Amino acid sequence: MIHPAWLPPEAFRAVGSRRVLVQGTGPLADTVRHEIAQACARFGGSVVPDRETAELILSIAGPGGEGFRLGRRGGATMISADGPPGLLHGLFEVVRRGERAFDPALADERHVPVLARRMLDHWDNIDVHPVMGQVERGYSGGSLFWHDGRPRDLGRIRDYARLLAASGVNAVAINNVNVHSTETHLLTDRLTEVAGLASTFRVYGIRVHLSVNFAAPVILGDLSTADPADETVRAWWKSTTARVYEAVPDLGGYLVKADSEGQPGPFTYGRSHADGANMLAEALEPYGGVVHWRAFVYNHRQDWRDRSTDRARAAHDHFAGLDGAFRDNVILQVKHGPMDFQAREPISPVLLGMPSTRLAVELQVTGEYTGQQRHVCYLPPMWSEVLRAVAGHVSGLAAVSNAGDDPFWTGHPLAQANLYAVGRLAWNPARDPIAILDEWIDLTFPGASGELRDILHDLMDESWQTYEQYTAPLGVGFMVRPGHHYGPDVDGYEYTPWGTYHFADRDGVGVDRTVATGTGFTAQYPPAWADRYESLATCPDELLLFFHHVPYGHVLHSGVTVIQHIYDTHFAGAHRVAAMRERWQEAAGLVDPALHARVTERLDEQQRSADEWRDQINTYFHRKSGVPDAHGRRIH
Ligand code: GCV
Repeated sequence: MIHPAWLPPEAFRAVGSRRVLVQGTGPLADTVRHEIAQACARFGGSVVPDRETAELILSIAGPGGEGFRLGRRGGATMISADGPPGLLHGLFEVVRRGERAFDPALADERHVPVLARRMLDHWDNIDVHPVMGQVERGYSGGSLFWHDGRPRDLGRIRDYARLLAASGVNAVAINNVNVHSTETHLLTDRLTEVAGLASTFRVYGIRVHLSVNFAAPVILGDLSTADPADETVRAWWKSTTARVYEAVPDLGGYLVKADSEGQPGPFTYGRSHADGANMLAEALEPYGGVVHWRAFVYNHRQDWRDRSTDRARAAHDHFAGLDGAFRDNVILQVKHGPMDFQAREPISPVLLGMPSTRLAVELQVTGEYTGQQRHVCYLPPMWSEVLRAVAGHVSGLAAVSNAGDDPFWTGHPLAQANLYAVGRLAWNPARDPIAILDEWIDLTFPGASGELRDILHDLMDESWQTYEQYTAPLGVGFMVRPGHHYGPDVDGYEYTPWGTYHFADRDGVGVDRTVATGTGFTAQYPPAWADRYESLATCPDELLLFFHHVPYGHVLHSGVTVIQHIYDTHFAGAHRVAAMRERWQEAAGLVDPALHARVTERLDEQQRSADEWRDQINTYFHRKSGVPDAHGRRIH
């Protein structure tokens, strides 16, 4: 049994019990008709041929676009769409509202997505990678797209496309940005697999993008170089791309991780990232395709003894000077923080500092550093902060998907809410993330009692902050076990080449990234931001150790010392998990028993892990600093 996530049949009751008219032609209008017909067959409504008797009218009023108007006309609820995709989004808006969509007092509203491209990136491999498994950083089983080296049955993928469309997503990159040898062939001799997926996603208004290997001309055996300045290489990409578009005429474009963590790129040939990206952009341009070029470029072979090299600086150092040098169909895809999806990071300065470049912000739904879907960690409050900070600077969002072939889609059933919310926030970043959680609850648990709703809010609303409390403190990051990145290991990365250090010694902790005495990273921000982070007087507590190395006795704005804050938050975080675990027991009987059991099992692990984090972090800093806990609690 596959869990229906946020589209159980019951979610369509209000629509399916009405007389519905769908006006419009084409594949997306057919999808809407099909949805309506199914809902009506289940709930007793009917598809009607004219306006007279219709209670719900969905029509296409414009030539294209995803927006729509919602309102009441002559006793009917009306969706008037800008184009075929708007019809689909309008339908799902009515579904979300349920009976409220048919309130005679419904006011007129216009809905238009704020971010044009709302993309999920899958880090799926065709093969099972010996270290990373089939889905890199995947915590929900195997790939949704491939099994045993072959494409999967498209039925479940269609269900996935439907779920994504209902959340507002309109693009999917189907394969890992680390493009290994088998997957490099998706670009050429395995194109039919891409075409199969594209036709399934297309029905729900979602375009497929492909991660490509920058060295494909060499790896596929055709050329001896992948140099973007070489005419034969440029011609190779053009002819290869022409064949791609013969097979998939509406492919969204390519996604590229270059010169990063061992992936090939233009640096090999002494060329810039603009040279590399523009070559692919030129090949895609005739077909309306785009290149998502990732800014996650840094030296992963750093010498830990060298305190002047700062990984946080890398993306800005590499890319800011290229502002304005990219072709129009290049989108620079930038991780939201300067490091790598930690539970707390400042905004990447690249997102604030490239006004002449199209930018997309990259988020990670899969939670590599936020509990890996074994912990409850509702991330939208974090994403909401990010999206508010970069409003007006970015035109797109790309998020690393957390879905796999797990019966609950996301391993942890409550992690479905993250997948749902990322699409909803991309559509409208101003939405309150807790209101989105309510929407998810309404859809996923139709008719949820007030009690169940309260339990879910108790578990989820502040789960990101709780996770932050019992893990790495005050923005320092990366105190995880190397490799798989789960669980605590304070010094796991301290003496490694990865550039992820905390510099704790007997006197203090944190990374000095100031201009005055540190790596100068703060200068990468616009002046108001730079000043705020540079000064101890104004740097926010939660980012203190990201920007400053301070003594354990440094007093935070909150009034407690750094060392006491570490003890307090770690005791509090683990304690909150215990309360969450107890609270969930009250949901027995209120939700599907299999779902209840899965969440119970995960909460048991979360408790074990939170206790482990608390004890290792507290003990480590107690031993380093020699400062006792002011409240005399047990530290080992
Ligand atoms: C796809 C982190 C992850 C890698 C991932 C990389 C990236 O470093 O640990 O697994 O690789 O980010 O975003 O490219």
